[in-house]
Amino acid sequence: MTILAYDLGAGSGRAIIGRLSDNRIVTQEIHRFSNDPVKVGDRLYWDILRLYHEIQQGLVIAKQERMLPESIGIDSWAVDFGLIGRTGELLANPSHYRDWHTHGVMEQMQNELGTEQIFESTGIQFLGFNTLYQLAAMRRNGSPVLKEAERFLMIPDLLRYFMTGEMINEFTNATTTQMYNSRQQDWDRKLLSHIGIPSSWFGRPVQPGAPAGHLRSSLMVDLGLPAIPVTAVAEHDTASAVVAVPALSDSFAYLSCGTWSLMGTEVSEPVITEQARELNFTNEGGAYGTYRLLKNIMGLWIFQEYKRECERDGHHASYSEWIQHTAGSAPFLSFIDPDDTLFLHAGDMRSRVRQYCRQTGQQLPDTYGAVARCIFESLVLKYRYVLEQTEQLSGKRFDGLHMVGGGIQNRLLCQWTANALGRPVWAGPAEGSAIGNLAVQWIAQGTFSDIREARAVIRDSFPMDIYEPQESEAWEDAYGRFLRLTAIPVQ
Ligand code: ADP
Ligand code: LRH
Repeated sequence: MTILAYDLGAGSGRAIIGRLSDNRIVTQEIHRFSNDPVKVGDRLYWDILRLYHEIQQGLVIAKQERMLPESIGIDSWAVDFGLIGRTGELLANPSHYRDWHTHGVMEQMQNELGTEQIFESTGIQFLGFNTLYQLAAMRRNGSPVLKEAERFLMIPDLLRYFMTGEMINEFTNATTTQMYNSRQQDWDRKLLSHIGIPSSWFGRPVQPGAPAGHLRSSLMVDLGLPAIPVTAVAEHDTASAVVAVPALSDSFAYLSCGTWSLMGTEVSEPVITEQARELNFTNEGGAYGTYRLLKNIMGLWIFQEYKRECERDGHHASYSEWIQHTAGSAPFLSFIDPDDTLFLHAGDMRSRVRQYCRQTGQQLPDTYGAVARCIFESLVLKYRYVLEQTEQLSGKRFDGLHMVGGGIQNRLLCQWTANALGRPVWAGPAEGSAIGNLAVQWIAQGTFSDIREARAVIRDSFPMDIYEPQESEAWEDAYGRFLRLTAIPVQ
């Protein structure tokens, strides 16, 4: 059975065809495109119609290559959304979660409602860009769109709606809004009413694997396609990535490594405790009754943004050249806390890294390699910090770490992760989200009986690179320094 997965990350999107041959998954990337946010004045938006255009291009290519799928699923980054008006049209361009319009909103709501109350209802970590605060920011700024809106759709819901004409909210992504009450298994009416948003905008979320319509007739006519069914997969990309972790046991630690680094473990019930709130962990909804007890780590974003800036200034280097610069530069000179809000928004990462180092009394990295080294070393040391917190919260002990996502193509990063953790890293597959997306569709079709079988087939189908820890003493020492330095408050 041929299946099509669209996986849209904050950096790029891809269309991947999946097939099964001898009980092995065979994937073929038929289309890849960059996902370029657009700034207009001070506002930052997603180019949603371009993304939909690229989705259509994927279908055109699938047809040309004679790989027409029997089911289609879309996953994407979380928290962002579109609002639909009375006539069924998208009312405004979806904002990018890195837009500044949410500035100060989360803190205000925490004061009004209490951090405990919001966490108690949702179990979701406090990130200033969560959908709850985006909608509250629109309300605070008097957005006229709120008066006209009748339906709320997350990004994959919205693209699926463009494709099928059906408005359906999907569960895994709904939980990331911090407006979904996992105990009541419904949107949290109290939180919605606090920000003046009607609950009628929201449909009761469907679970991953639910049928979600088929290609609408205008699209079928335009592209000369049959009525291909569309499936609601685990539409939050991180939920899909975790479906694809090729773990043999139910108790494993994962790191979904792309623009963001999402580290945690799978649990069967949300962990809504004082400790989880204090450590700012989240309980995002997963596929098949699971939750992801995890924490967002700023991830490769800082490097991605630094690389982009260097390119703008005329320094063009491939990933492998960057990795060479990094490896060739002196170890453990200075560290940043990648999760400092200094690094959240787009902009000049070199001067922010240096600013952080200056304010914490460290040597200022100067060369390309030194800046990149500071970013990567700090990132993997943060991985150790969060892995240890995951163990404290879950009461589990992990023998190693599964890494999936585009970041595993950076072999230096994987090796340093193993070194920092003092435990092995099992890396693969790189296209975790797309493969998890395919897996949910095959389970929905009855091709795999459940997620265990899907994970076993994924394990047999994709090579897994194993990184054993090295240089433990030097990394242990670096971790101690990292902890001391990142405890210093930075303005
Ligand atoms: P997202 O889905 O969030 O857009 P990906 O999973 O595609 O992210 O991962 C993108 C990251 O992977 C980039 O930021 C980059 O650091 C890393 N990456 C991508 N390709 C390579 C490569 N060839 N070598 C090393 N790192 C890479
Ligand atoms: C990763 C991701 C992550 C969210 C962020 C907005 O792509 O979905 O899980 O926190 O984007």
